[in-house]
Amino acid sequence: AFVENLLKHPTFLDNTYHTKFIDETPELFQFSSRRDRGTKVLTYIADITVNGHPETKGHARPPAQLRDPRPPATRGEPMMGTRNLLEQKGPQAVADWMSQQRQLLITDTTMRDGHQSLLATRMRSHDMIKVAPAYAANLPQLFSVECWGGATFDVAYRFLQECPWQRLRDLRERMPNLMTQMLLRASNGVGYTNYPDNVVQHFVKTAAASGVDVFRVFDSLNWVENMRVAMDAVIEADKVCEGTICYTGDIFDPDRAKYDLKYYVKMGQDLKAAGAHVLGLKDMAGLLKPAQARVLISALKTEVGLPIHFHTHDTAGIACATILAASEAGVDAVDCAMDALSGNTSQATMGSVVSALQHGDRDTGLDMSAIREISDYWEEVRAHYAAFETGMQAPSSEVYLHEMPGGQFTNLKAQASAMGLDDRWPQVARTYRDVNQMFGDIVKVTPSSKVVGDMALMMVSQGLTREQVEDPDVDVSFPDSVIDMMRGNLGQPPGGFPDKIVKKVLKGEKPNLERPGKHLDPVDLEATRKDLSEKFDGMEIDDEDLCGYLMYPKVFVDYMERHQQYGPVRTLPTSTFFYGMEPAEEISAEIDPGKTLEIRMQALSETTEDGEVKVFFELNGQPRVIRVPDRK
Ligand code: BTN
Ligand code: 3PY
Ligand code: ZN
Repeated sequence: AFVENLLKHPTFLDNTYHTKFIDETPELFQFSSRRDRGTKVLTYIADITVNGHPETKGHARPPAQLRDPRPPATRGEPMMGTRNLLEQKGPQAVADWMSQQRQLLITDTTMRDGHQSLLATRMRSHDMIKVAPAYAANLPQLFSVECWGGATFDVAYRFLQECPWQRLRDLRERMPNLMTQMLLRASNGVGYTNYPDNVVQHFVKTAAASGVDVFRVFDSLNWVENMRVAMDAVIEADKVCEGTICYTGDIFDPDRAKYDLKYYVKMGQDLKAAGAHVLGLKDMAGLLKPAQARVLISALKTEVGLPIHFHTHDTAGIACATILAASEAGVDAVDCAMDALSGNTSQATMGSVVSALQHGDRDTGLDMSAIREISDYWEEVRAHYAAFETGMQAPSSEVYLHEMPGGQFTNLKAQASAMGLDDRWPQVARTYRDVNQMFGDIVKVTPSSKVVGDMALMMVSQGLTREQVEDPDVDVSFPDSVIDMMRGNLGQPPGGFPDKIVKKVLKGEKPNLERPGKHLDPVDLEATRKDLSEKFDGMEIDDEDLCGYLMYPKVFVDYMERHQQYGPVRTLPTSTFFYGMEPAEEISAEIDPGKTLEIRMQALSETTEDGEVKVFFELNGQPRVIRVPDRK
């Protein structure tokens, strides 16, 4: 091991060693089989510098003056906020306070739905954590900060090489006065399929312990029966349970009578009876129009009696109008995104909503200059994610045709392009609508929206019409996700799936009409923890890691393996993470509180005969050479 260390040492490699070198170089005697974290991080930077990041290939790196966006200064110590109320008096007190006070409460969604809808969920923790103290100090009147759940969980492991739980803990610590909020897909957890009840329970318990205060719980088919396990777990953890209605259709349209006012009022009452502290109204596609919002919110307020938290998307460009109508009808809280990450498939523009309400009886109390400063920061951050921009240039009333959720719209468009269907998007949109009707007019939100999208893409690419798909004499090979849903594995929509399509998809196999969790055996959590630990040489597996594995076994294991190779790359600046470094560039990365790596890249060698590139660094003033294979 000593000789190996010596042969690899940059000073030795450079031929600059002298006789005292061995005595003066203690790291030659460190024979750990694991490389140190500094070397791991340098290896990552060297690899990205030489080979590029697979996800940003072909995109220019952001200009140097934008490289490390600086957050706004904090204005004194954070004032008391909703989190203090939750900690001191509990979730029911939060709900009571929501109903009693007059200002329109605002949730900031920038760190979850905002980038999920605009930047393919790719925003890194590094860019969020830096600005969290400014939220706490400068916007203490916020109702909550939605910063966790939905698609952010698996994207963190899968594409960003970071632990979603660490993000949660870091944000929680920096916003001690504000409630954090997550999006939970009820029995689907933060995944795409129903999990056993004890997995859902363990996940909620762990999320609450790691820092989630408000759980927005929804079911992708609006089946309250399938929401109880998750809701009960939130209530048990003494956190705010926002039992949520997903809005679809149009309450004024007689052709969509399935989802009429009565339907939503009944669902609201059922959620109240199930123990919700707050009623969530989740308009994931941005379909609720201003006049309908007035009627729906008024009815829910009087007939249900819970405080109402309204979420919508600006896909059709009308979200601000709908929010103002909802505000007049007495909605208690609404979701907005900071200006720079708002609009189009994201949420309504916070500065515009706050400004529109100023000096009126529902004035939000939020400081416009604080919003502007934080939004300016997000604008600089967004420039780093140009590779993930969707290209959506304008609002689109087409959403009323297909009803795709904000997070899916641009994603499906990109998927269609990748399949060579660029010029047939209008057909994809119409087919998506047809599939919805064929499935019996269902709520479309993760994961049911993915099933409808899979089916629509399959039909367009194979040139199949709805009539052909439904025809018992035409042989159709259905996507796995469609078979799974028709089997009942996501639960049941109101009125069930139409017999005709179930028969065709399942070829006579009987679907399960009961709650899927009723038939899923509990997972032996401790045995799973032990297996996982053994897989990683006896490493301690805490509840967070266990939950990551339970939700996404393969994604989690791949993440862990990369982590062993590349170390804490989540601490790198975003331009370095996605584009590597340039000669003479210097960065720092705080890998632990108070432990900072100062990294300077000096130069790159030509590619050697064995196909490697040597990358010359200084790490905390010490020269280091990393060799990486040239895979270009
Ligand atoms: C992914 O997109 O699969 C996650 C990103 C990490 C992949 C690492 S980055 C360095 C190395 N170069 C590649 O092309 N892949 C790995
Ligand atoms: C999610 O489940 O990720 C959503 O954003 C649904 O709207
Ligand atoms: Zn949303």
